[in-house]
Amino acid sequence: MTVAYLSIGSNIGDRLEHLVEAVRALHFRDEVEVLSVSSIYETAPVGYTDQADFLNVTVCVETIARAFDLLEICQEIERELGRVRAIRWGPRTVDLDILLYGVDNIEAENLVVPHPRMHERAFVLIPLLEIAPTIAHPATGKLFSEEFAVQDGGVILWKKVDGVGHFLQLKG
Ligand code: PH2
Ligand code: MG
Ligand code: MG
Repeated sequence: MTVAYLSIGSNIGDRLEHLVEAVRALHFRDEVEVLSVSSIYETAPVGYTDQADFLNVTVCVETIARAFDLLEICQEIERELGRVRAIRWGPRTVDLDILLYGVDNIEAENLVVPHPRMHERAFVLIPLLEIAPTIAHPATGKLFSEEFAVQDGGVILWKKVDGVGHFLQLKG
């Protein structure tokens, strides 16, 4: 069993519904148990900025899936929820990214873990620190709470979430 952290984002259509459906899909997979979900944050787009604001959450899961199988699960859920890949870093119905997979360091063409940009992104760090305040980068040992990006702004609490059960009931 491995504890992994995922970042989920949506900025098209019913953003809340997309996040809830994504977590529900993870929850229903036999290989994955959802241990915790952050509150929902509304975040200014990073990278390609000419697009709508996102809703972002961070999820902690326990899984028997290996990292590449977890990536496959995430991509299946993206497809199920109707994601069309167009612009890199552009608008998306739902995006599930693996941030951390245990303390593993993976550098493959299709998967780099820890996520190479996670420490620069307030929309990742703020929800992550809500559910894992003392977590450190597994390779460098640096606390994520000490990253400058935590103070970047552009991230506001959109809905306080009180546990996985509460989150899964938010929609549908
Ligand atoms: N995802 C991106 C690029 N930019 N910006 C915000 N605020 N939230 C995201 O989830 C996001 C982004 C690439 O996946
Ligand atoms: Mg992404
Ligand atoms: Mg992605």
